Amino acid sequence: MSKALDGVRILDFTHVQSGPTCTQLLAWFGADVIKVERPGTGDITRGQLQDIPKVDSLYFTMLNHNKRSITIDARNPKGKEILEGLVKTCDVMVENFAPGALDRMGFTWERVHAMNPRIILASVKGFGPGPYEDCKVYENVAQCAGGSASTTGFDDGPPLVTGAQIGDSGTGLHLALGIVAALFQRNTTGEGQKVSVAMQDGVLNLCRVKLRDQQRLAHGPLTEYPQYPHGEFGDAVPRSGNASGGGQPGWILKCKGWETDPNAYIYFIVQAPVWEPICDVIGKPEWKTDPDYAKPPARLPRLKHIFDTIESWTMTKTKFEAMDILNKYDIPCGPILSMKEIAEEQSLRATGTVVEVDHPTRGKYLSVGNPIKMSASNSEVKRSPLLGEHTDEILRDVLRWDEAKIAEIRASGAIGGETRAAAAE
Ligand code: CAO
Repeated sequence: MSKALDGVRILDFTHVQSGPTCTQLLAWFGADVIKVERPGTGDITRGQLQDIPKVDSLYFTMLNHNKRSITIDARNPKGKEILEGLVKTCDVMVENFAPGALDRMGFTWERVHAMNPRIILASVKGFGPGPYEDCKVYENVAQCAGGSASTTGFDDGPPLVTGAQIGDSGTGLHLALGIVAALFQRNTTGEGQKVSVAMQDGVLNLCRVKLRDQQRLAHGPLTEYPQYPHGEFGDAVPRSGNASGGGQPGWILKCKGWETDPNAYIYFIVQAPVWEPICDVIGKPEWKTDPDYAKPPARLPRLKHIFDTIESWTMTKTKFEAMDILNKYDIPCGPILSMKEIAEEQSLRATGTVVEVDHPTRGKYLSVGNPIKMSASNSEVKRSPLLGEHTDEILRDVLRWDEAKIAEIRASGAIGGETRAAAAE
């Protein structure tokens, strides 16, 4: 089966998480992704959070599937020559260095564009133009600056970051879309362009509903928030605990076993069209006609009492028993699944969303496969490359350099020593 991005070659000058997420997605769609790494150490994540000594970390392996690795010292003149060769032959160059780092290496957009007018230069930075444009940024900084942290958590607690990597992986996703759109536009213009995504902007885009609520606040209290009707609203959107964020009220409720199992909970949505079945299931049939409960606006000031009452019922069932019962009536709900449960979930294995990958020095491990399913572009998850594993192959097959030239380059120190068989510590 062919792949959506067959024939697209990507110069992947990314590291850590945001950039690698983007290029991994493009690799799953069939692009030839050439990951450039510093000789000796490579992407810093190879050695971070290592669970097995001297073996590429899961942090690295799970973000760099389906790529080839070449080691290049970008400060070495011969290293620059390799990079220039790759710029001339690639369709896309992706980077997420600190602001100014790529320019300092000599690869400004103007120069890259002049070398290859068809190339797309795609960058992740922490912030766009403005007071923080020169700052280095990691995941949680973006979550804080993009509006997520101030709106996550409970009213009486501090701001919270979320485990979902919306700053890094979320921005990688945005960048991948920008790249694909630029490739599409190139079909008509023949020209590449610069694509930039700031992590702050990516997080804010995902927090769009909170900017919605900020403006609603000017017209009265946010009636679906837990602060309503008894709490106070200030001049900024408050943290809304586990409230749904949409037009249908929801909350996380305890299930049987919650005293010992930290994940014995269910998310329960009081969707208006299924109010009557909800009343029957929880043993409150009288609420179907009671004017204090029958209609959504009447329920809003009573949501805490309603969820407490539903919880008295969910606590008599495991989260899976509750799911089975509620789904019969189309009542929207979801179990709080632990990572252990997700790792063991057979339906996710069957769809390739959770995959087992074999790695030469690590052995078998689980990863998340491509969540985007396409009927005519299958994503096969292939292990991440060892550091510099494809250096010679790329010089030979992509740049078409002969053995004498490769030997000269190796002697210069621009690609490090012999290709390494194992990761850096
Ligand atoms: N050969 C030679 N030098 C190389 C090289 C190579 N192959 N690859 C990188 N370098 C050099 C860079 O040129 C840079 O040098 P100078 O700063 O001296 O010009 C240096 O390595 C370090 O790059 P960096 O500043 O990007 O790396 P860092 O570890 O200090 O910062 C990070 C990391 C992520 C904070 C920063 O890259 C950043 O802010 N990136 C943009 C935002 C981003 O993507 N954040 C998400 C990270 S995932 O949580």
